[in-house]
Amino acid sequence: MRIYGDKRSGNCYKLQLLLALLDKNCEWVDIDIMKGETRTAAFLEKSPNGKIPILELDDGRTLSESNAIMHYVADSTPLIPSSSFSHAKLLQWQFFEQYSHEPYIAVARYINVYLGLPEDRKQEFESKQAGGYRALAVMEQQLKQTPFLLGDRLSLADISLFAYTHVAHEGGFDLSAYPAVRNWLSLIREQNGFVPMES
Ligand SMILES: N[C@@H](CCC(=O)N[C@@H](CS)C(=O)NCC(=O)O)C(=O)O
Repeated sequence: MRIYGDKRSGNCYKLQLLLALLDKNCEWVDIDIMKGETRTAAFLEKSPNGKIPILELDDGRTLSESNAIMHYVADSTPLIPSSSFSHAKLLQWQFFEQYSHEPYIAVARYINVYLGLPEDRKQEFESKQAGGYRALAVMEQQLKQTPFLLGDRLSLADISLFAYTHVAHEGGFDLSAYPAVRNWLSLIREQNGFVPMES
């Protein structure tokens, strides 16, 4: 089993963190998105959407979409709740992450960290702030009530949302008005096996 990814990418870090928390190993192939390595014919054959991360199994089958890969890797572990309502709640948070969080916080960070906040992307960077803060407020509301997003236990929802929330400041977001989110970030960092994102 191997993962093709970029260790600075939150979507890829989700998998690194998950594997570390599960104490599982996996071969890692570094892909440089800035050099167009997701757009080569060989890569597009593995992943027609041209995005990392992807997981490649030993028999050649591939999976893309970070959150889908997480479900494969964490199958039959306590990180995926077994009751149908909690399982659907987990998916609710992961869909929220992809539609209401990542497109704002991760994209603002990409413009700032990967591209160096060029003049012609500043307006787009600014336009991401309101949506990012809306997503943080939704998380704050839940995390004021429960230590983890699904309640008392760590789940894939926490790992998916930790990935870009813990580097939100790199996208220009100030977490000082979100104390429950900050406490939750500390709680994730205290989990057995936690590994930080590489810089
Ligand atoms: N929804 C996808 C998003 C993947 C994604 O946007 N990957 C970025 C890096 S974080 C990428 O591959 N960008 C390079 C490109 O689009 O060529 C997931 O969760 O895996």
